[in-house]
Amino acid sequence: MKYIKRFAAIVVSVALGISPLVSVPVLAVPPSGGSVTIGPEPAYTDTDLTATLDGWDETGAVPAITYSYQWRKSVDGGTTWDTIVGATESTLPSADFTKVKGDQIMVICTPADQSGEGGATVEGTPAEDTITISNKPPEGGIVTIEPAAPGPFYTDIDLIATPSGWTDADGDEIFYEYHWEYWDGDSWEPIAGAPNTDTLPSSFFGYGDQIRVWCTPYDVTDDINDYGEPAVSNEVDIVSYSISIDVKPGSSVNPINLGSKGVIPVAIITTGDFDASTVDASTVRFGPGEAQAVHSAIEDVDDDGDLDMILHFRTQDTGILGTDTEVVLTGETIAGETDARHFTGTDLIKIVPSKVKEAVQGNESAPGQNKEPGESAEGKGKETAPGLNKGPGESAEGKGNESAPGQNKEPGESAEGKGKGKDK
Ligand SMILES: [Ca+2]
Ligand SMILES: [Ca+2]
Ligand SMILES: [Ca+2]
Repeated sequence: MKYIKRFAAIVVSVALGISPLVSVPVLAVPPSGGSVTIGPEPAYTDTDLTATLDGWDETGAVPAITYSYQWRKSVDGGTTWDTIVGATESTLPSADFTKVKGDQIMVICTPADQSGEGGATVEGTPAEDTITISNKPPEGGIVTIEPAAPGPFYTDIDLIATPSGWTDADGDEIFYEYHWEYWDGDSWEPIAGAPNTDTLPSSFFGYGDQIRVWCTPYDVTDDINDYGEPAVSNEVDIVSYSISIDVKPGSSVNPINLGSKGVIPVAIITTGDFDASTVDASTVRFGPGEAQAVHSAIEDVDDDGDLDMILHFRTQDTGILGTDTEVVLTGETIAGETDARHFTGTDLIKIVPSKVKEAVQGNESAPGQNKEPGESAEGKGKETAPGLNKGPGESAEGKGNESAPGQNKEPGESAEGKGKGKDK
């Protein structure tokens, strides 16, 4: 009725030559042209959804536009929609309805103002948006490296990565990928060829290495892997196995005469945990000069009924200094079904004077340089132990790091060690 009256007034005004725009209010129209968007994106089953408006022209709205909402859900890819009862706000808390990944959620937003006759509410053109509930990859867990067998991280024990605490909001089965790394002295680098599994065979690392692993969880939806945030493990140091040695069996003092042109006998003792007969004598090094044995044999050195190993080292090869009070022996076991085990033994020594003490002391700053070929090659039983006296160059390579644990991570060396002789 009012509309008709206004229309009549306009007609009259026009007929009278009076501008109708001066005194007649502009007709409001129902709001239109805006949009609504559901966020955040992506949305998971535990995401609270919000409808955000944009683009609505409120110019001339009488008074302001109001918006009403209705949320819906489709479980069949949008073919049919069910109204979510009570979901009529701009926000939709995830707890207010059930859903699984793949479900689609729609919001219909209807604008309205009071531009109708007598201030009646007039609805504008609704806008709508839909969002699909995304798969949420596994999250929230950790990974820990443990040795595959009891004990610390020895060179012959595989490493096992154990993930724990991972959950999947959708109840999906959780899978894991593993990326093994070693510290090269400057940065963590991938271990070339390491399997993408929870087990790192001992052939991929050696004594002195530092290892860690990244564990990336994932689930599978429609044959597609969906990866979560990876976790990095603890960093583990590959250590040497501690063994019992006896310098100069039969002597508790272990006197060392640096002027001697003779040999030092050293026993590797078999204990409940270590069988000296498994030692690869060619790998054994003694003293700071990393002397190689000129002779080795298996015998019961300590007379306790089990077989030990006795080795002899030329005093002049040992690099022992006049100030030393102990000496270290290193080596590896024979590699068999498992990798070789690196071991270290230490015994006390007592440097004793000799007739050529002064001359020897003059050599102390340069151990190992006082080997006159004729001397060392002569009459030390070398012929009885073929293969034990490898050249210095050979021994330095790959073994030179043993006396300085942790310092052998030069990039080239370490990388070489990973691939060289390790991949059986
Ligand atoms: Ca999932
Ligand atoms: Ca002794
Ligand atoms: Ca014994």
